[in-house]
Amino acid sequence: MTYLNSVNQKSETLENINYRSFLNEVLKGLSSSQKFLSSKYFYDDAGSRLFEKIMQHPDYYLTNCEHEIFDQQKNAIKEAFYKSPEGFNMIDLGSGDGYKTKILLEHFCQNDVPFRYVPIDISEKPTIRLVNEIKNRFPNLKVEEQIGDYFQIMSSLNLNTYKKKIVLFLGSNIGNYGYEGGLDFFITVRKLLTPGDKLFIGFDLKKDPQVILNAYNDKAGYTKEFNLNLLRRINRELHADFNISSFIHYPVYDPKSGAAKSYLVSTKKQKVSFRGEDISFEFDKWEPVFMEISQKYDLKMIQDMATMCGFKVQKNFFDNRNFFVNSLWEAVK
Ligand code: AVJ
Repeated sequence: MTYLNSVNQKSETLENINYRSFLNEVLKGLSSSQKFLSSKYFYDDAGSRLFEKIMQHPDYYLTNCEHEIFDQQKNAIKEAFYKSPEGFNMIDLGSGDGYKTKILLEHFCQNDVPFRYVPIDISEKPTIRLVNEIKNRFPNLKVEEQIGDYFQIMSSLNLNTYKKKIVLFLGSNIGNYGYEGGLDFFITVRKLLTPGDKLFIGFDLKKDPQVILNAYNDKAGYTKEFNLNLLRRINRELHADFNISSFIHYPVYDPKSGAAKSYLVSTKKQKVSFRGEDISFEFDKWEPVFMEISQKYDLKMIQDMATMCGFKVQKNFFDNRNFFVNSLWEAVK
């Protein structure tokens, strides 16, 4: 299938390469016997705005939990991050709008902690907004933002001034990799760290299944729109003709594995075509398209993942309801 071949010509512009890889991933997902799309592509401008709405909605408890942890335990976090007079690079993977990180930035700045802030995010607009705001609020803080793919950027980072790294991966973003994918993620990060470097991860914990399910089915319908928005984006950017109103948003949660999954389900037999690509896909009535996994964890899983991937758990920070944990790991030899 020629359309699956990645195009790698030197003369291609970055925009073109991004377009081709988006197209290739979408075509691959829709050609699969169990159709899927990648949640990585949720975050265009409209998607980022919808995600901010989700985070502000009370049904989506995750953001408030992590905010509470940072707000109430910022000093303990500072102490755990920083013992020696040696400064560090704080690398924030998927910094987004920085709503929670700003609590730490402010506390660290007020206490003269020597560090440099390196936010890395795939969406440009929220990152530029965040960087402008923190440069205004903390004029002495060194900020070096990077826009693009986490690993590509992390492996090419030129960290002068400080050698030590503390990598933040907040908000249960790790959940989008699923359990196995999470292990791969941690192993890849570990290779970019030296013993003594740290990884600070936000994990959403297993809890009342209904509470979890409601978080992916908020009453205002933002999560539904967030999922459907990817179809809109594909229509616009890849010239497809999804009929948005013939798909329903259907989240499920499996309390045993801890996997929350979202599907868009086709409510009728239909065909979706990609203009210009000369290709189309048949959808059966009630055929699902797998959109996203948001893995939930327990403490045993977290402990095991750390050990398997070359880390030790230094300290866990919980919210008052034990809904969420920010786990601080240290890279070991
Ligand atoms: C940004 C990956 C943490 O999975 O909870 C929110 C994304 N999807 N509502 C999550 C999301 C639907 C979110 N993460």
